[in-house]
Amino acid sequence: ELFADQLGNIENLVSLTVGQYTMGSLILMVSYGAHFAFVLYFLMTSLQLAPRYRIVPIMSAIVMVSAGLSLLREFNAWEQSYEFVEGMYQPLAENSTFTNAYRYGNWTITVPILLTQLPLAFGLLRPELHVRAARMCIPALLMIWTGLVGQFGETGNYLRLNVWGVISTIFFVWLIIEVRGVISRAIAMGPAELAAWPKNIWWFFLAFWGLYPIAYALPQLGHTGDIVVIRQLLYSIADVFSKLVYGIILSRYVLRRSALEGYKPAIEALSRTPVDLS
Ligand code: RET
Repeated sequence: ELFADQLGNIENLVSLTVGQYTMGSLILMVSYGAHFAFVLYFLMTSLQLAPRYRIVPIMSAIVMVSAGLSLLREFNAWEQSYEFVEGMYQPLAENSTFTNAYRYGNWTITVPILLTQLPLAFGLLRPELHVRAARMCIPALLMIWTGLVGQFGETGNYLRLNVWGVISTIFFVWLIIEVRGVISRAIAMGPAELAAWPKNIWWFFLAFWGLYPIAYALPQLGHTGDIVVIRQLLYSIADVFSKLVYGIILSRYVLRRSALEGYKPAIEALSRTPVDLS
């Protein structure tokens, strides 16, 4: 006999209407589709950049593949764990459970890459680059793994969810301080023409990384189909902006830096060369 508090995630407790179930599928499908589509965009973008900055969009392409696969997996789990019975989609279909825990596994890969892109795009040099990257990745991983432990506590009495949530948030605050340190270095030593970029990236980072703890805490508002769907929507918005749009912004920034540093992409050089037809 199963007890509610053994089911970990609220997706396994609530029945969904056809509309809610379809919205959940749609949100996950659009998310993985967007991530896969942008692999090519980032690889092509790298061709326009000065060699030292090419790694930045290449890292975005890696994040797109990794996150896309993880979201495809969530999509498949969603489709498998509900069964249409008597007008509603019922959880625990064929004895399979749904979980958001795999997302946390994926963040273990993508979050250190996303953070390391920052000092690379801002042109920090070794050894400072390595030190700054490590100082961001350590609190980030501790934040993710403590959150992973806590997120299994959605269906019990929330003690587990909240205790680990607070511990994870302490690491998040530590991470935010380290990211601010990197942004400040970028403002101080980056080209004056582009000083607005690190400042805007800072607000962008706070706004969209801040959505993840909201999604984590959401089950406390109620175990309903709407909360289940709204949470997938929040995760998706956070994913698309903190990885995909973030990657576009960093790519445009390093494109400008490449130009300021005198780099001309081969394609542009070619198109400005008069063609001799004689
Ligand atoms: C958790 C647990 C509750 C407290 C906090 C959290 C923060 C999570 C964050 C995740 C960012 C993920 C990204 C993924 C990209 O692939 C772990 C939900 C503060 C900030 C950017």
